[in-house]
Amino acid sequence: MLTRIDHIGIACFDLDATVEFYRATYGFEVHHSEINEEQGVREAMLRINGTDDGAASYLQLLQPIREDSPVGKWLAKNGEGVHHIAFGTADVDADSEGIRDKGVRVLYDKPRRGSMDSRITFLHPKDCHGVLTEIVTAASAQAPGDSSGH
Ligand code: MC0
Repeated sequence: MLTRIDHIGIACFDLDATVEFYRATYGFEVHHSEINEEQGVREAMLRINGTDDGAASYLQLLQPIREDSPVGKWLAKNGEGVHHIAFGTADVDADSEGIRDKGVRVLYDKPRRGSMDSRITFLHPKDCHGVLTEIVTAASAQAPGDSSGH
């Protein structure tokens, strides 16, 4: 069951400058940052609030590290802006299979590793009224030892 907005992914050309905008304008601080080589991004997670299920909601600022990555391609075509929305669940495997059974293209056979050792998959934007949609199970919601994303 999807229980919260885990994050909103925002594509940017300059991560440091964008982080500074969110800090100076709204007071949001960086909770976590990392490079995800597989996804081709450098990212910063800005924690917005805690949620009813004990997890949290974030803004995820994304700068591509390769032009041919999903975010790199999207930025070249659209410029900066909202790239995707991510819903949180305690069970990304079950929920993505359930969504696949409804005829929506789930992009990965098995969830992969996301930010902060979460497990993630994506739904094709053309099947979601133009919105690239991510499903996330936070590391805190996973069984012990199940943080590989595979
Ligand atoms: C592409 N399209 C989008 C879109 N990206 N529509 C809405 N929102 C987006 N973000 C549209 C294009 O405009 C195009 O439409 C069509 O989808 C095909 O896009 P393409 O780029 O030409 O071709 P593909 O098929 O190579 O790539 C699209 C696809 C890809 C969604 C499959 O971007 C993908 O695999 N995304 C999932 C992974 C991802 O986004 N990773 C980055 C965030 P037209 O009408 O022109 O045909 S990583 C992340 O977020 C992790 C770190 C985390 O959360 O922890």
